[in-house]
Amino acid sequence: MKGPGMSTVLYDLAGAEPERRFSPFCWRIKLALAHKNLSFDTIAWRFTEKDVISFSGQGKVPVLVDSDKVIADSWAIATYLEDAYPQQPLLFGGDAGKALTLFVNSWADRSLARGLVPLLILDIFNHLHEKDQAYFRQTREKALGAPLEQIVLSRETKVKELRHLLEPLRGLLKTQNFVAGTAPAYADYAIFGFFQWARCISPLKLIESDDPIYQWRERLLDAFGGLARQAPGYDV
Ligand SMILES: N[C@@H](CCC(=O)N[C@@H](CS)C(=O)NCC(=O)O)C(=O)O
Repeated sequence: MKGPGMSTVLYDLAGAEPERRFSPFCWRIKLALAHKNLSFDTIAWRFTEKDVISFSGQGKVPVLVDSDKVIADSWAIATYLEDAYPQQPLLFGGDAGKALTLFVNSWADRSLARGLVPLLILDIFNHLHEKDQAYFRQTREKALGAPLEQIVLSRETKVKELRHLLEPLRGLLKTQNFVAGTAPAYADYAIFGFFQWARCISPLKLIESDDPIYQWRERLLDAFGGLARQAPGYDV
């Protein structure tokens, strides 16, 4: 248990407005902290503020500082929380659950992210603090091999492709309320983080309202007293 004066702080990516917190990886962790009933503070962080998180030994968020522990990387943080707070609701549900959740996490990072980036990349750029814009454009255009404006062409076709990519998730959510079963767990947050990323920075309607994925996202927007719904974003 934490003693007096001990705190839990998350470095959390922000846009031009300090309250626009859009990192998919940080959203996973905010929901994981809420799931574990842990109170926490966040610190708004921008892409170019590498010096601010250099104490973590790397340059990306999320970075969690829990009393005297410093952990970076969303999967490492989720694993840390499960091990450090085993008496609180479980995030994975045992070893088999952890292994399956890692698969879900990897699918989200590799396949879902790849489907979303070409839809969202310019909207992200447009919401960034101006001190981040040149860095973001340069690093993303180098990684993706084209100007941002070109990457987002033909969004209608890309939305259709995304909806097709989501078919296994849709099938699952036709039969159960959450990826983890009857109640949400980290497998849900790993995927939801990406939908919340989109919601925070883009007015694009990715999912139709009658889609089981939309209903699932609604349930997670309402979870933990509406933690995700209250965040600045687009009501799509
Ligand atoms: N694998 C990492 C990815 C973290 C990551 O890519 N974070 C982004 C924000 S969404 C970042 O901080 N990027 C810094 C940069 O691109 O310079 C995780 O799961 O936490």
